[in-house]
Amino acid sequence: MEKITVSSDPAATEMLAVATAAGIDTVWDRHRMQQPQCGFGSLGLCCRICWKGPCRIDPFGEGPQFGICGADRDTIVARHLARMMAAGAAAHSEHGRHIALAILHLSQGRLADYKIHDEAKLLAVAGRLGIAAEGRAVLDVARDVALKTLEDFQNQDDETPCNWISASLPAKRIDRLRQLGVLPHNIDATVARTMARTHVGCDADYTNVLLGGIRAALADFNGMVLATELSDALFGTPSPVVTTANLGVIKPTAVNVAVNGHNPLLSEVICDVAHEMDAEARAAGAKDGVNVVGICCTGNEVMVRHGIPLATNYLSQEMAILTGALDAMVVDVQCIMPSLARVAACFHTQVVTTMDENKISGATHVSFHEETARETARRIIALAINAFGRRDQARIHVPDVKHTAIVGFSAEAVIGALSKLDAEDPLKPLIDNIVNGNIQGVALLGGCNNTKSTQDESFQVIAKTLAKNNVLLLATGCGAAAFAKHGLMTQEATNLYAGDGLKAVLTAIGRAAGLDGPLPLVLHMGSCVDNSRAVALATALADKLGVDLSDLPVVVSAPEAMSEKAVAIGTWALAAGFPTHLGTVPQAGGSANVVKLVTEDAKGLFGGYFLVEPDPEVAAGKLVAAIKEKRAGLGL
Ligand code: NFS
Ligand code: SF4
Repeated sequence: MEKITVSSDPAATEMLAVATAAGIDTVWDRHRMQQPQCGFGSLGLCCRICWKGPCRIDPFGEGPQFGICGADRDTIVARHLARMMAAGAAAHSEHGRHIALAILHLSQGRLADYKIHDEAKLLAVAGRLGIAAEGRAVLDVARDVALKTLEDFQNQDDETPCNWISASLPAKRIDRLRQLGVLPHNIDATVARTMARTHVGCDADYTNVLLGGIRAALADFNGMVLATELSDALFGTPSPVVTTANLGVIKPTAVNVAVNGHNPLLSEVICDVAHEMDAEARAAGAKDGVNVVGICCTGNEVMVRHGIPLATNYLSQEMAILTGALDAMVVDVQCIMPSLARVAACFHTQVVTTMDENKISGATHVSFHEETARETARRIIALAINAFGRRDQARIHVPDVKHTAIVGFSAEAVIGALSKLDAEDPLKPLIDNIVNGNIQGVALLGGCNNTKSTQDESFQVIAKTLAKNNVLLLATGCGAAAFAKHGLMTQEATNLYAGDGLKAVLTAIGRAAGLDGPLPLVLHMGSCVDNSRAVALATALADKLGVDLSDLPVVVSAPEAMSEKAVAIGTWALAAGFPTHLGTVPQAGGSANVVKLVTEDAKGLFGGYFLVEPDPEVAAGKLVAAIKEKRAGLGL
């Protein structure tokens, strides 16, 4: 049988051997068990939207070409994609709404366990939303910011776009999106409308369906940008911090608590409370107290804000439990494998679900509410301390793999570092270096892990190739985690892999910012909602140059995309004007028309388009070519 390399991460590979020896199934075993995967589904040609179905279209044109209702392949593929975009928008926007409501309740004096940590950010946000702040109490401003944000879930006037998207993209881009009819006016309504128009017997014009999906994807952007900006006001705007990443951050001598999921409302409080309970952990025999580590995007959130070490990313989350030294995994929403409870059943680890709408059979549920956040966090950590006493010392196996990672590059932090070179005009050094070619362009690498690729490998191949070609690298989500785990968020990586121009610029900025060397090769901007930070930086550049986002030599890549959220993100990146690489072949190949629309025609409509390429070397070449094309358009 062909030997498949499942992960490029040595820690994950080491743990996989432990799993195999113990007879415990992991995500990779289940992937193998699912082979071969259904060809109709892979091409997007299976429709299950009504109970006359499932209907399948014969991709070769010999069997049925229409579903029972008469839907053709284009409609079936487009409807399915649009629904994925709506689901992604719903997921990110629920997270955003949760934060906005927390700020509202905080401003009403209902939340004792939270405060506005970054007043400057709150004021900046208020300014962007047109809220007067001068001379007003912080919590009054916070209330108005929350209410203005919640309008984006309530506005019923189709002609008035959401407040946040209007405040976050260049005017030229907003005009273009308005002309195309894809500017969302209300996140919830846009998600609902996408579901409605894709019900049986509704929108059967694939272009129209996809434009509806793109509007939902832009609602996803809206939900994401408000989640990021309000989280910064609540918990602080990330600035550079040195930490470590990979499974070696789990300490056999501490009570280890992993936060896994996405919403910082929970993970922030866990981090706060953890050290208050160090004495209890020591009394239970853990000489290093409580050690909080991160997994997936909530791990990224607390990593970029507080330097909490990151244990791992999506695909290897089960491996954290397999170390035998993880006492609790606390989860909230999104990208949490239901298998965790089964793996944990073979160990002492407590899997604790916290959100009433996201439970897992076999896990312990501790209902989390902001009103009692600290008390709940203490209960959860007490569960971990208790579990610590049940550890089986003979089964502890923590791989000795971890890397230094310099993280925390919010747009504000990047501009702050640049201001050390030019305090008057911080963007000027970046623009000058793009113009003179030291920096050829900017790439944002983000998105998931997927069992269809070797874990983390495409990220690394693409990043190294782009860096050699003097492309400035930004990263979020599981992509950022991949770089952190593999030592690419270090100064050494810059010296090893950056092309001469890029190296000179990163070194000049790093030295000016007092780093005694270059900035890291890849700048960690945060979680998936923090993709909005990269857009903030690009928007600042576009505004300064008086151009649109689609004119900039900026590209996006999601080499291992898998989730509906990733489909939404990739689609708004396209709609924002960026060439967007997908390393996973979308479930859309059954419709040549849909494929042409998103890979070719989109370019004329939005300036952005999808570039589908599973081979990372080839993908990197295509991204460099896309950057060169954008440069040529600017006369560079
Ligand atoms: Ni974003 Fe994918 Fe999930 Fe985060 Fe990781 S899988 S779309 S990167 S944890 S959201
Ligand atoms: Fe079949 Fe049409 Fe029903 Fe889809 S909506 S399952 S194509 S009958």
